[in-house]
Amino acid sequence: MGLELYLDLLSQPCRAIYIFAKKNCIPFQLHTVELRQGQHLSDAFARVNPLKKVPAMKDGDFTLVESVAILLYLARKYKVPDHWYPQDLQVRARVDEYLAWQHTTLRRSCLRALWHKVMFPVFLGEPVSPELLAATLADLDVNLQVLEDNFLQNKAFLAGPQISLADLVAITELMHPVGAGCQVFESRPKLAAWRRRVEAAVGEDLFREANEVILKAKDSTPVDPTIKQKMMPGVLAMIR
Ligand code: GTX
Repeated sequence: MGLELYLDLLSQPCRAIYIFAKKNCIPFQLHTVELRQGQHLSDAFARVNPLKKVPAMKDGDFTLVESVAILLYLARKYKVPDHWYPQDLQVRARVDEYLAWQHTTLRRSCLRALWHKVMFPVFLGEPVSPELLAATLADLDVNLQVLEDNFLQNKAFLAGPQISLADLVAITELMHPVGAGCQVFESRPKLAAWRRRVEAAVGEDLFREANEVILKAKDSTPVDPTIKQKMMPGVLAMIR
């Protein structure tokens, strides 16, 4: 059996892996694990990832979880163009720097923005307080400013003149608040121009395809109460 990817494109790290594999013509079998149906909690999926989270990858008998590890595995195994994860020591270190930073900062605030603005009210039927929503959006704003000032600076892409894994991870993160209807790019022309460059480098059709689910997140139908009850501990741990 060749490469198998277990994904739900509602999830940011899954979108990054999906775009990367498709863009680089890496052949894979897609197993969709619908988070909103609780499929990640099934016994069958627990045999792939005992942590019950997407993304997950199988390459023959080898199983790997954690999106950054999966992206690096694919970049190293397949002959992808150098710009994705450059051989140059210092440019590569810039990519690593972003990948290390994002997990507990931008990624977290984008995830919280999605849950606090859309998922709790629409998907779980419980709006959050205006104070909590305001704090979440303020935190997102701080991290967007760091992305712009400290990482993008005056470059075309986060690690230099060409697109890398850092841009892919960042843009897929930002599609969470965009899908939730937050103003991410409207008052940030520099980030908006960067988004257009990333979209052009990825290809507009692939970008649209990968983001279709998140852009429709607002229309999510309420989840079955049994699934909701099973998912709540995971959800609360994810967004705390
Ligand atoms: N550090 C891991 C990685 O980068 O791969 C994190 C994986 C992770 O948290 N996956 C989430 C999951 O499977 C999906 S990403 C967030 C999706 C938000 C929308 C959900 C409707 N979570 C399931 C769980 O924790 O129960």
